Amino acid sequence: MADDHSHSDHQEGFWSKYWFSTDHKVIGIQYGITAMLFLLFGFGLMLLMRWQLASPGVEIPLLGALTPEMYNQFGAMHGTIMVFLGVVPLAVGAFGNYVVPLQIGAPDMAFPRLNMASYHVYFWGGVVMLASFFVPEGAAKSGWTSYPPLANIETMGQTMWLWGMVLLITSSLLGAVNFLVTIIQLRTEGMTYFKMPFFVWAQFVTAFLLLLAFPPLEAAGFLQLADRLLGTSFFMPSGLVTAEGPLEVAGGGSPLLWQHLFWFLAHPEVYVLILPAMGIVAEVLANNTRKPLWGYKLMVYSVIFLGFMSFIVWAHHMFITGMGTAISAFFQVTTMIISIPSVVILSALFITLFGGSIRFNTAMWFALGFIPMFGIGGLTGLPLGLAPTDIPLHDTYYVIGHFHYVVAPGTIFALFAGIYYWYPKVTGRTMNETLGRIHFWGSMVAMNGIFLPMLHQGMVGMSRRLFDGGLTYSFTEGVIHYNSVMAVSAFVLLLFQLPFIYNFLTSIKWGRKVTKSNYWEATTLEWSAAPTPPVGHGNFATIPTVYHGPYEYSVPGHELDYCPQEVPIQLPDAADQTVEP
Ligand code: HEM
Ligand SMILES: [Cu+2]
Repeated sequence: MADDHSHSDHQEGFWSKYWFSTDHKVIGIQYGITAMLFLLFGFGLMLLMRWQLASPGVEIPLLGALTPEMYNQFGAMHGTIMVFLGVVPLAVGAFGNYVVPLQIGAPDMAFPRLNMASYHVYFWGGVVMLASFFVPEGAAKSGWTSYPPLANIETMGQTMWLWGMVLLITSSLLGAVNFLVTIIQLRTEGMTYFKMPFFVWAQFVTAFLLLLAFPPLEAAGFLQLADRLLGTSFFMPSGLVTAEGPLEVAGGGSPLLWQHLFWFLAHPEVYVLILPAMGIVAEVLANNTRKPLWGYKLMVYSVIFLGFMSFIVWAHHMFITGMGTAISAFFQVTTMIISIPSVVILSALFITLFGGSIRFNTAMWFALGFIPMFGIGGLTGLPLGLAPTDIPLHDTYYVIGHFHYVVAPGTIFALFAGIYYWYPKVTGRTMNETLGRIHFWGSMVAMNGIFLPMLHQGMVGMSRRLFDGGLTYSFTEGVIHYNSVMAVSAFVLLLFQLPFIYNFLTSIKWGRKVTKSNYWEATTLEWSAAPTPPVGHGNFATIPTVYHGPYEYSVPGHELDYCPQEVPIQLPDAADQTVEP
């Protein structure tokens, strides 16, 4: 495959090198930095909410007392920002963009200019979302789910939310096309599908989910915009009355239609949040146990099956909408089935640990932390998949606790593992391990201090999205004190991000220089074949050829405990082996 990307003869200006770059590595870094800033902002919104829930009405420095409208804005935007501007762009836009072409031996993504465009559309989608805080009456405040009829009659912030979503969805669709064509077309010689690292498989299935699940929500976004701006009634029935009196709408529409279109996306979306995370954990575990990933093929079949199943479970978010028993039974069965491949993948990751000579570096601690945290997230999801148990738990803090175990100590820990693992690749320097461990252990304790009590509050029936933290309800008496525990834990979690932020920013210049290109002695191409850091277009001095699977660690009889994919495995001939008499 000829390398037609080398531009070594001319100096690139700042803008073309860093802002209008078409190099997948630079675009990956752009996504990474932008997404991490959004995660910090989304986290900040949540800290203000936790302050309010722990001490309702107490003034917040610089902000004053939170009003119910502000609380609803922060809740809706926290959810939207964490999912669509934080985790997905980091997991797919940053890690996917930077690592996938290197791991399959490709010089770049299939469509470099499209790749640049997908980042810019994402960026402006983020600007529109942030700008919505400054329009009259502020940002969207109908939850990240934006259910009509409330969302249809909401203030201007909701329109901004819809335009922002249209941009973010478009960016993801452009990215998904790029990933699919790159993985199908640009694999280097010998890189057959079952020689691809599991991380690439996870990104491959994720791209399919994005490509097939997002268009219905983009269409729904335009329909809700039409309802808000053009007087249509796709989601509005007639006869609605608000505080200001009866609503003058054409009618004939259905709010449930929005719920179906929203969850048709949002359920596959939660797998878009977790699959790249599983991919990262698989890479870090295999490398640090010095063992092949247990059940690699089984994991690949599971992630494909999971991808399919994720399209036929969405209505388990709608058991209380009055659906018939037959359709409810269908979605209960599919939801139980979809838990099987998740359990298979998690078990395979866990079994990989056995018999390994484990290296406990920070990347590994975060990968290890992912396993039980995602485990709790998965197990607490089972009662929500069955209508009889879901109905009492619906819209309570049990649901908030459940999905945060998956997306916060689950996905976020995996993303941290990825940052500590690939930081030396990107920068040529390592992050400080001591600060890394302080970051891990502090975050592990604080995350559980936040989300564990939520499960209990929810089982007592405490609703989510309550501005006063449940004060008005007598049945919360026994669990309302958790609000302070959670607020303190949330601020402790912030505290333990400081060593990470300091470590991340200072190690770029003062971190220990990596002494060899394959710093972790890994088997996959991004470490074994690409220079560290890989600079400029093209990635590889010589295009690698792949001879064996991705995780050939500790091959019996092999000199080293790792066999890079582009090096044929040579075992000493039996004849050479002197057999002791
Ligand atoms: C790491 C720290 C995080 C904490 C402490 C946290 C805390 C919270 C809390 C307390 C709520 C409920 C607010 C309420 O109902 O009144 C909430 C809602 C939500 N969070 Fe988080 N969250 C965190 C991270 C995340 C992440 C990483 C994601 C997604 C990737 C996320 C997505 C959501 C969503 C979608 C909602 C629902 C918003 C709504 O009600 O519309 N959160 N979060
Ligand atoms: Cu779901």
